[in-house]
Amino acid sequence: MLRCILWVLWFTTISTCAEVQFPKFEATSSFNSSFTPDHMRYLRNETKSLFDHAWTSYMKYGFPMDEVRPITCEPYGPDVKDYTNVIRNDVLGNISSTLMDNLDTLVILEKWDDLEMALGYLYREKDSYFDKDVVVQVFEMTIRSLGGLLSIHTILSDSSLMKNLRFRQICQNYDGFLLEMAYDLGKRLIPAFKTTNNIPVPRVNLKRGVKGVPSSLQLETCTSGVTTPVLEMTLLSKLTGDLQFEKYTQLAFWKIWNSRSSLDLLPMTISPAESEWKDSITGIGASIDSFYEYCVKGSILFDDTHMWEVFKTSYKALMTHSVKGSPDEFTSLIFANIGSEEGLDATIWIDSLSGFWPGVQVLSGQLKDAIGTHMVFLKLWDYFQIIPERWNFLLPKEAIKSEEDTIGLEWYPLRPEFVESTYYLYQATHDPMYLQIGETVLNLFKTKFMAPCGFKGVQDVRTGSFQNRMESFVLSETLKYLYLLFDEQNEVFLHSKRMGDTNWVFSTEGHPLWFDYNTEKTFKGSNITPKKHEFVAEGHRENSMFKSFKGLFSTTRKLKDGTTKDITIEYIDDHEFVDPFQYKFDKCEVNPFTSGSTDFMKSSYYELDNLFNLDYEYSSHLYHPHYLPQTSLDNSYIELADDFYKRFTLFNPKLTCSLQSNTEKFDIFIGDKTSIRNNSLTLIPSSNTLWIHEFDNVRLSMELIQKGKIDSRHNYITQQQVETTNSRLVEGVLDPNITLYDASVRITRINGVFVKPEHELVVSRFTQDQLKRPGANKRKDRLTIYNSQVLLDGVVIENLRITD
Ligand code: DMJ
Repeated sequence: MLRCILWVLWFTTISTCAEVQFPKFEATSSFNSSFTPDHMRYLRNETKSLFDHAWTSYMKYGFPMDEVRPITCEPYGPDVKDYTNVIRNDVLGNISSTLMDNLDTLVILEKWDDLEMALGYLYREKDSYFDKDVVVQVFEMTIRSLGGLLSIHTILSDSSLMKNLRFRQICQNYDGFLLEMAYDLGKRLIPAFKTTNNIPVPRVNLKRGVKGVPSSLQLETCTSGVTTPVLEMTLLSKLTGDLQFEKYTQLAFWKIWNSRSSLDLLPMTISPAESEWKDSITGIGASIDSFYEYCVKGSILFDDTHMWEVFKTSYKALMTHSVKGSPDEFTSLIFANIGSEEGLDATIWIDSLSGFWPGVQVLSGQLKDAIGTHMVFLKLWDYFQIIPERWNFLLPKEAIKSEEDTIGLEWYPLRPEFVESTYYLYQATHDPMYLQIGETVLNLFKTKFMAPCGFKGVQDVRTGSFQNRMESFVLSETLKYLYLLFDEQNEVFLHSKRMGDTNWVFSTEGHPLWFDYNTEKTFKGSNITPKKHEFVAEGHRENSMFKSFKGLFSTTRKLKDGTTKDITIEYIDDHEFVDPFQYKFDKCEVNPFTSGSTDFMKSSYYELDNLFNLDYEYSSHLYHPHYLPQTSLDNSYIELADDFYKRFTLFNPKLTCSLQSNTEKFDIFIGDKTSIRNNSLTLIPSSNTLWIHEFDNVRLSMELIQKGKIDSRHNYITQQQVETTNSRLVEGVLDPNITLYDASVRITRINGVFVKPEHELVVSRFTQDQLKRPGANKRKDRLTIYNSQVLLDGVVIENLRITD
């Protein structure tokens, strides 16, 4: 107790005499790109100086309000005049959010004076800290403040994490009060989940509870909002022994999962009062992102196999229906927003938030997919020098009147996702290209984003204007991940061997979290008595919580035709049919680059033949805004930076590009497009045959193979190739409906499942009746059969055959 009082005094002294020293950063546009240990340490120190600038500015001009305005140096908090201003008020609870969100950052950056200062303040204020008459969003409060408190509590409860004397002293002085604060906050948030249907309302009033929130603010919530708090809340239950947090958030999680579509996809908007989905759109970005993230991280943190199954099922569904690109060929991969019921494109955009996805792909062992997905965000950065909030990549070319039409939402509040994924990819591959990306971002923070009192995000990428806002995640995530990216020598405690043996994760807000089943360390000194053994040992480890939910309730989902369908909690059974992705999660992929993994002076990035496929395919959708250099050869285009290229291709210069496909691509449907099935395919590996069980309710993605064009396998299509395919019919074009010409068609995906070059498709139970069914395209009789060969509009489908 005495020590904590000292902290209070210390805080008062330091805060009055500290003067903000604006750091002097060189406005560099060139790179060092050597990435030697010295250079890496320099980059880390530079990042730390950036953090210092933002932190000291906040403490001087923003604190104790939630944020500091980076351009005008004013404090920034909730909009007290307009409670419906949820965009602002959801994250700003008048609780010094920037401080709450960065306690663990202070440890990672070893800023001991600042940490002691912050702890002193919190200790003094703790009893009434959250007793504020403000309406906040439960999700944001959970990830930023609850997660922040749990993280710093866990860190300070284990003085063996670091040898640093100051750290050890702080740990010795720590009496567990941050867990008490987390417990207090948890109790203020959890009433949102105590609804009759187990679907939480989105907001609470920190002082007055759910009743203190106008009902107009409780109409809709999103999938992330319902399913994400499960991680922090479950941890809170484990640390405090109070089971309510885990119980209610798990109920919400599983209830939502069991309301998934027949394609194993979850929509994104829910009406808590009506207990039904408000849309049928899904994807990986805003409103659903952290659902997937926490399936993986929850499974790591709590050894939870059920969460892992949910992730695998979701991932396979996304790889089937949402992904664009060719995962097997190492192209860039875009995960589009699609209809959750039928898998068709539902929006023309992807968003900046989906930049987190490569990080989750790395964590789940899908390294090759991660590299391909990350490449998309790299390209966006190359062209726009930020990631626009939304990019209209599916806007039809003919609808683009001005290149600015390709920007769906124009801002970039210095979000962390691109840097976060870059950090994960560097950890997994050690390819210096990811450091080059980091150095580029760092230089932009030193120049473009630098503001008198922190860092300014971009308000409008089309004009280059800035916003007078610095959200807490700029420090707690963007700068933290940048700092960690440059930690080549594993000097930061998170990268130590000790932590390597711990199942720790970054929360979705960048807070390191872990829970040790076997030690009491995390409870040290707390006034709360954890009921660890009653709950943890036989409880969650065996997933008995999940089992006990089975049959507890059923829910009813309204279908589009107005009828209802009962959904009961169920186990995740194996699929009936052989799953084309069945081996996908068998093991974590190691570095998929073919060479260079051990050679630090070589970037394997240039081995990617499809490095520029996105530039080509979306040449109408990617442009350099007028205020940026218009050339790609001035080092702003990261993977073409001259110095880097010369240095990191030293022993094997190679930059080749595959031919870019220009064939016509289209989809046809057989039967009802809203009833396509997920698992109507069986892969017979011995013969590389994909068996289509029933040729009904099928979506076929096709490619027109025409001589002179380049197919999606990057091959030039010759006359001979087409003739060979058609030779099966040459004996006579007997059917007058068949008009054989210099082309064939190829099926590239069936109900979203990719057909590989080596696969032959076989269909049985294929009747003339089925053939003549009008598809969604309303054209009759498109399909005919001749000699076991299926033809589309008289053109041979080269990889489909019929068995008797
Ligand atoms: C952060 O608050 C978290 O990363 C969250 O999960 C998503 N959005 C922001 C940053 O963009």
